[in-house]
Amino acid sequence: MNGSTSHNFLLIGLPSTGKTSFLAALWYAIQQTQSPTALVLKKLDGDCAYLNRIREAWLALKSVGRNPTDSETFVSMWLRRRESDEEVHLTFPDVSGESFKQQWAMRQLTATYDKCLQEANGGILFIHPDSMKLPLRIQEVDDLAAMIDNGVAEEMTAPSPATPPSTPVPWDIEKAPAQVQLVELLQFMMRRPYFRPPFRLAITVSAWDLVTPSHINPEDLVAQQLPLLKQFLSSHRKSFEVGFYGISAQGGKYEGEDMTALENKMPAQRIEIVGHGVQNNHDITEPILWLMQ
Ligand SMILES: Nc1nc2c(ncn2[C@@H]2O[C@H](COP(=O)(O)OP(=O)(O)OP(=O)(O)O)[C@@H](O)[C@H]2O)c(=O)[nH]1
Ligand SMILES: [Mg+2]
Repeated sequence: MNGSTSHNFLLIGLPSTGKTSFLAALWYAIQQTQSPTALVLKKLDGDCAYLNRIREAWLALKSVGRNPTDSETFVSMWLRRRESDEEVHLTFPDVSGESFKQQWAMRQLTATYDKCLQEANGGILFIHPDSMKLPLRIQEVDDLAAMIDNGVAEEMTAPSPATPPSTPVPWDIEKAPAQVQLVELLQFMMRRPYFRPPFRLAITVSAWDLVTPSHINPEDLVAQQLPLLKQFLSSHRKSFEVGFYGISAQGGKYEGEDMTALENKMPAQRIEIVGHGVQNNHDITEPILWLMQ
């Protein structure tokens, strides 16, 4: 069946969470033939200079570079479903992670991002494994308090005469845990008057190559490391319909042994993806296909 649909998807994520690397790998994957993807490039749409630049960096195993604060680069592409020939027009704003951080810290949206939000019919939320800090549990705090009461902690942590007393670090809103910031970003979305639930979100742990040795799936990893985010999503099922993914857009680190292994692989085979209904572990278009359904 031939037909044409249009989708606007958001790429949401704090700084350095892999948004641009995903786009770079996607732009390469849909144009190559060595490793088939469910969605393929149908025709070019507008200025592809930005997409071509990040793809060249990705191909050369180089960093795609950080997006400057307040920069909103819009990319769009005409794709085709390999199996049905249905045409799909996709647009993504590649917003800097600093802008998302500012949303949390200043509680303000830029007018352009607000417009993107209004037009969006799905999104990919990126989380980098390095940003997953385990929260301190109440039981652990209680245990610590009990140790202090017993004078044990004082004994254990008493500074040696050579150690200067540590100075208290003032509260900094920008250093709040990633999951707290992400939950608030989702709540901002829900409070917009035009929000149409359920909103599809592909919750994506990027740099999955850093997680792979632990043999855990993306949903369990999020539940374990970001319990607040997971519980928020579980209790707002009517607002957000979620699928969990682990994506390695680079395939490994651009250094050491990983780099040598990457140099010896076909570029499209560097990409690894696991999660919600994934059938082809090298097909980076799978979460997009799910968002489109
Ligand atoms: N190991 C590994 N690192 C990755 C992968 N994808 C991205 N990274 C690294 O993660 C960091 C951030 O990647 P970007 O794609 O620039 O992230 P971003 O979300 O666009 O960052 P901003 O533009 O600052 O918001 C870079 O150092 C990348 O090299 C991956 O698949 N594996
Ligand atoms: Mg970026």
